[in-house]
Formats: sequence, C-alpha cells, structure tokens
Amino acid sequence: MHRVPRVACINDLSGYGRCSLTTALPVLSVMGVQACPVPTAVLSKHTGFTNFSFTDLTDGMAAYLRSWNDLDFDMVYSGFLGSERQMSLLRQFFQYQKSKNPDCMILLDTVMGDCGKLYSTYNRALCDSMRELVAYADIITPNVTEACLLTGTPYHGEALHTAEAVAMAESLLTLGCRAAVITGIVREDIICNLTYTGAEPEFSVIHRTKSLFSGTGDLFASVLCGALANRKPLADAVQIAGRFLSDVTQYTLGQQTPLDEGVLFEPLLRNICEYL
Ligand code: PXL
Repeated sequence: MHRVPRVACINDLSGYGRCSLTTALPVLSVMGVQACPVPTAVLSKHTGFTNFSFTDLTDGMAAYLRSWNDLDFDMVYSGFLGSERQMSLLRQFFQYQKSKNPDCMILLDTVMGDCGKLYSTYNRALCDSMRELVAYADIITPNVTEACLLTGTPYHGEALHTAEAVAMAESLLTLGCRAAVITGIVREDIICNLTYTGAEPEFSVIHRTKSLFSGTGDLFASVLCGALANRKPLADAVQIAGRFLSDVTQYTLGQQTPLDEGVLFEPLLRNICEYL
C-alpha cells in the first residue's frame, strides 16, 4: 500500500494575496502529501495590503490541537503565528508529536518580517517567543531579516558576505534547531539560500528577479516541506524549492502583475513533481 505522508500545517488563512495556507495546501497536495491545516488567524488579505481584517484564532487552538493527540504526523510545518500564546501551544504540540514519533520532522518557518521590517502584526515580544520556539524545531527557514532578528545581528540589507552568513547560521544553531536554511541572500544578479547543519555550509544559487514579490518565503517553505515529506535530503530539498521559486518568479515577472498579488504559481503547480 502506498502511504501518503501526513503534515500538520500551522499557518494563517489569508483570503487574498497568495501566502500561508492558500499556498501551503495546494503545493503539498500536488506533491502527494496530506496537508492538515491548523489556522492561526483569518485575514481578509495579507498584512502587506493597507486594508485588511484580522481575526485571531488562539482561543480555539488548544482544543483543536488536543483533539489531534490521537493522530501521528510525519512532519509539522508552521508559519505565520498571531500571538505568544500560540507559540506556547505550538511548543507543546511539537514536543508531543516528537514524543509519539521521534522521526516526526518539525519545520519552523520563522515568519516575522522582511526587508529589515517586522510585519505589522508582529512585535519584539513575539520575536522573543519565536526565538524560544526555535529550540523545539528541526529545521528553520528564516530570511535575512528574520535571521538578524533571531541572532540579534543589526540588519544592513539582504546582501551578506559568505563569512557573515555562515556566522549567522552557526548562531542560529546555538538556539537549538538542527538545521538552518537562510533564504534570499542577495548577490548582484543571483540569490543564495544557505543550508547549514553544523557540517559544511552549502550555498545553493538561484536566478534573481529584482522585483520583490510577497509570499515567496511561504512558497519556498511549502515546496521545501513537500520535498522533505517525499524523503528528499535537506540540501536537495533546498535546491528543488529554489528551482521552482526561480521559475515561478521569472514567469510572474513576465505577466507584469502587482507585487502585492504575489507570485503566480497556479499555472506552474501541475509541473511541481518534475522538480523532485
Ligand atoms: O508571507 C508571509 C505572511 C504570512 N501571513 C501573513 C502575512 C505575511 C506577509 O506579509 O501578512 C498574514
């Protein structure tokens, strides 16, 4: 019998703007993974828009997760979180799932900000709680802004020297995760993603599209999650996610859509398994 990998996806549901659950669920389904959502908040649009509604779902989350205590997951994948209480519930969920299945892989996308700025619903206290949550994760995927926030490094743009990036990755591992993937390191006409597990650092290079589309971090983490759930080794999964992102951003650029609309992954989604 073919077993379908099962992933708990903890993220917000943004009605418009292509991010979080509206990215994770289709990507994982197409990659042959059962994606089980835990919505952390419902927004009418993501926070990059000037006008959006936000409903925090923390109150229902304890009972929601408790009812899953009789389920096992191959992976837990979390993204945008709305409150410190959610982070504490997640810590318990991570620990519980690990105690039931030591092979359960925890992928924590440390969503907090971009381009040197926090997202509008985030604050310093939430960043501190996110830093504590890293200790319970196997793999984290901060962008440069988030890597700076987690390590207490001053942000000076997306261009990091190799030594600087590796030092930051080493510092991330001291927070307690097993691996860190720092995404979106800019080098003139390329973008690098750095994978670090404590052994040799691996830089994987992708095409740089100079426009900054929203939601690319969520798409990257979702494809990474799908590749890992399909048992790809981490460095290969990073390459797969990078190649898909590179193709999707170039395609989107050609369509000249507004940046807030995110990347047009739908027309390319059906081909995603060819990247595996
Ligand atoms: O793409 C990360 C993200 C996730 N969820 C919400 C967001 C953002 C980024 O703006 O606003 C609600």
